[in-house]
Amino acid sequence: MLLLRRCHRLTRLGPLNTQRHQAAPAVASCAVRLRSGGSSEDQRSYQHAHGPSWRQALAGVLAGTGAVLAYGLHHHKAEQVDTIEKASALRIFTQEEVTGHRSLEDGVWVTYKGAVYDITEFVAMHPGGDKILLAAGGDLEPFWALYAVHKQEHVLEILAEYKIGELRAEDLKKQQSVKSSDPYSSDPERHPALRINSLKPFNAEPPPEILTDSYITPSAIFFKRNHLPVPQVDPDSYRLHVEGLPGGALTLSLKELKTRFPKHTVTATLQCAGNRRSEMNKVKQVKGLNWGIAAISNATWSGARLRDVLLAAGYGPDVAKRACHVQFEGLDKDVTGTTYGASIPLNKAVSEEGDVLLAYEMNGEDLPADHGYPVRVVVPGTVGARNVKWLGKIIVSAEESSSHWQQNDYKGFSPATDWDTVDFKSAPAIQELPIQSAITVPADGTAVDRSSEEVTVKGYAWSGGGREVVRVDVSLDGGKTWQVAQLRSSDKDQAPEASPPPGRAWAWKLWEITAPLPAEAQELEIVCKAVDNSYNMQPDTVAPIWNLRGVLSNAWHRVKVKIREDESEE
Ligand SMILES: Nc1nc2c(c(=O)[nH]1)N[C@H]1C(S)=C(S)[C@@H](COP(=O)(O)O)O[C@H]1N2
Ligand SMILES: [Mo]
Repeated sequence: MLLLRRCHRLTRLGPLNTQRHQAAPAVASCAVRLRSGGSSEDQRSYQHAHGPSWRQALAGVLAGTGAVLAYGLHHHKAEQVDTIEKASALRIFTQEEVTGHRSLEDGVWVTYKGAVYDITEFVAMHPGGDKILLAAGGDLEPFWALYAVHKQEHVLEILAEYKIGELRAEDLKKQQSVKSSDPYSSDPERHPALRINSLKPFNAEPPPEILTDSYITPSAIFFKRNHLPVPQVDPDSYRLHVEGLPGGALTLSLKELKTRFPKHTVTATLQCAGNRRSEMNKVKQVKGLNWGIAAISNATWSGARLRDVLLAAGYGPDVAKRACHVQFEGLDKDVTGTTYGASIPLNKAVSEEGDVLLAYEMNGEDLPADHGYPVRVVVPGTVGARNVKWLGKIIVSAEESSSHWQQNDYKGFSPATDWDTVDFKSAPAIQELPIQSAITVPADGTAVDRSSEEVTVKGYAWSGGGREVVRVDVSLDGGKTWQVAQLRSSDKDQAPEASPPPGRAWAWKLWEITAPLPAEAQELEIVCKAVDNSYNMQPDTVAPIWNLRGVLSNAWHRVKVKIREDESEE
């Protein structure tokens, strides 16, 4: 028999509190103290032992479902005491009984492969664990199918501790017959060269050495960043809705979008806020996909200007007096029906120089499924996350998007901020990205032959907000001496594109330098750093810009390369 006294302090969080990472420690300390009857020392050691893996594993159960559910079920009557039987692991429960336990108040029960688990304590104890409330009273399987990457052995092991019995056989049968099919089964095929970061949802980047083989990244190897299954959209029944503040509204078919508005083409680089996150991970663990240096790619996008569509919807020049933001909703949904969403400042959306597109073509062809077929937003100069794919709705608003990804993610913080102290409301959503560059060739840890006498170094450089990269400096000796690399804005065999108008340099520059091998050196520490036309430069090291989400990672990029001495000369 285990007495579970409901935690008084939980009430403090309130149903509308969405800052779950900040609030979590209060929950944790309460719950653990009650569980162990011990001191806060117990709590620390428990969290040390189980915290990160749990957090990782279960944040994923419903990662990315938005803040909607965060504490929506956390209504508590103070001082309420109740009792939960945990006597026999062989107890048989009906589905109805399980369904009756879907809140912290009543207890949180779930089923998995016919077993019944009481995870009330877990939910109270673990930051991010609240997301599991979506599965409360039901089966975990469909949720784990959506976030398959987290269906790991150790999660199952820990889950076993919470087992309280079995589900009645006939209810299990029923459950199996309605079991949803894999929501990722209709995801498109992908190029085998991609380095997969997560399979479901699909996240992958190209190998760096082929990234800079072409100025325009072939769509097949363009990095792919999906939070959810790829939605299948029928182009004939597709409708794009424009709505929001009074004064405007419009619904467009795909054909209307293509024929009613001039087609505009922009070459723009897209970069994920998490590009180069793995370098931050080396300083100290961060939360997020472990991107290398290639969560960035460059494509030619064609479509209608967002500005033109907003005008046609009735949002004329005066709209800026009432609205500040344009929100976008994708057609990709999580299990609760919550769509991916984001917003950008209205000024960017309506500006003639903003070049924001409702793109239906990428590199001269229909958008591929992974990149938002049939329509995506392309917001040049702005972080990938705002370039909403599978666009369903545009909302002109006085407010930013309320989406999880706008409010509680994709924000930068001090290295001093941790998951216990972070307040997502205190930082602005990332929009324009900072100056960035990286070395794609040679790869870290490879070798060059002494006999070749020189080394060729290649990479990319880009800056957000339309700021043009004007210089890339390269060092072979860890930053002691520097040389200036050659920049290009086209493929080698093609005539360089005309310089972009000031403030509209949306595309990256590829750079290259061939330099003699230093006579004395046995190893090279190759470093690159870029400068944009506002003279923004990259920070020299990662540690001072480390942040808990591992975003905005743009320190000087460094690779180490051995010099292989010619054996015949020795
Ligand atoms: N609807 C929708 N749009 C989305 C996303 C998503 O998961 N769903 N991911 C965003 C993120 S975080 C990035 S970095 C870019 C990636 O675009 P890509 O897959 O075309 O490279 O899409 C953005 N738009
Ligand atoms: Mo992203």
